[in-house]
Amino acid sequence: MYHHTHLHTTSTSHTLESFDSPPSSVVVSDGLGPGLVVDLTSLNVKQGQTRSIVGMRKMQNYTPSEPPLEYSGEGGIPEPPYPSYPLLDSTLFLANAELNPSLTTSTNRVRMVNAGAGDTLIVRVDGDHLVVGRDGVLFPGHPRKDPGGKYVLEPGSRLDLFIFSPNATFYSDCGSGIDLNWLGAKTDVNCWSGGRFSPSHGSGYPLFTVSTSMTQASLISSLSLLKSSPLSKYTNPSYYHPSQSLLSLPPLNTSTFTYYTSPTKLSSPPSLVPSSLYGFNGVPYDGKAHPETTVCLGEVYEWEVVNPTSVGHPFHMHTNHFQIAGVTCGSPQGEECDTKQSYEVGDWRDTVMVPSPGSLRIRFRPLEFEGDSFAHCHIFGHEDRGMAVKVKIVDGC
Ligand SMILES: [Cu+2]
Repeated sequence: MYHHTHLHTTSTSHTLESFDSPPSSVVVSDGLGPGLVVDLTSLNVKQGQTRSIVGMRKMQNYTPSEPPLEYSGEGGIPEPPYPSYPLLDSTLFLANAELNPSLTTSTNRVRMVNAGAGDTLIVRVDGDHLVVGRDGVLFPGHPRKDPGGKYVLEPGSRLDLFIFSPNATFYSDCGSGIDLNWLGAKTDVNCWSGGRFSPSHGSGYPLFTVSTSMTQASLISSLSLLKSSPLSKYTNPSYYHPSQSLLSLPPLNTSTFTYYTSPTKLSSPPSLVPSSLYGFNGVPYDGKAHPETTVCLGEVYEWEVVNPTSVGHPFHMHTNHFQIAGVTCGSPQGEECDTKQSYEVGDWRDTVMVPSPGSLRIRFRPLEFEGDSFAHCHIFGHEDRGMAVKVKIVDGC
């Protein structure tokens, strides 16, 4: 069994279940205290079913067990008619399984989780705020704020922030002010519509509103506290091991993993919709041990994740967070690109978009956990069709 919360090829069905249950995510205890968790899940409105289920129907050699292949709208999914937001022929994100809910909290900390199966979300925060971390880990320096309040939330990724207004509204936004190119021209980004990006959707549609019961004085002191000191004075969660940057170390162990998409569409078994196979280094993951890579506890690794495809693929690694060492756009030897609305060199993450085309350099050092782990594209329709690699973590190399 991999160090994985569910069996390989069942990601899409597990995502579906999140519609029927309250958000299971928690803010892991750290020095910044508890907060409100908002679980964002995508819904294909036009067809009345989720994209994830559409993806499951395309899977090769998939034998359905309990999960339904068609979603009828029962359970937590709001019934149509849906509000007249733009993009209703594409993807609509629900917040805690509701459309545009008003959420209240006694704190001012908010964690957003993109729990969708494959769509990248661009969030715009309307309200005074500071972002303190991503993927459950605080930034290495100070809190940040994008001038337009826009942040890229890859599927599986998390965004931690504080609000300093009594009310803040969060939007799905694909408007101007963000460089969409690095996300991939054909990526399942929420502003993807009609065969190309559509930046004309302006302010987008509201995802949710947060109201805090904190007093104005408390909000002001919370703001000055966060602004006045680096986040390193706070304690990161226990799963975050590295206490120092790995970027100044010599890269002793280097590997390259190149995203792969089969050039020909496969249509076996014939009842399924023809689709490509996905993989790394030319090989779709076989569900067992191929492709596989071995890493040793305590060693520092540098991986280059290359994306020659025309789709942006979010790279996700289990067990150990990785540090961003570099990113290029246009080609593996391309130019620096502006990914700061998701990540910067030096950040610790576990899910980030690899530009299309482009490459991402990461460093990590496995500590503590010994056993089988996993790295994969976090678009589940790709992962479930083979875009994954088994990572064997061993002691005593
Ligand atoms: Cu992918």
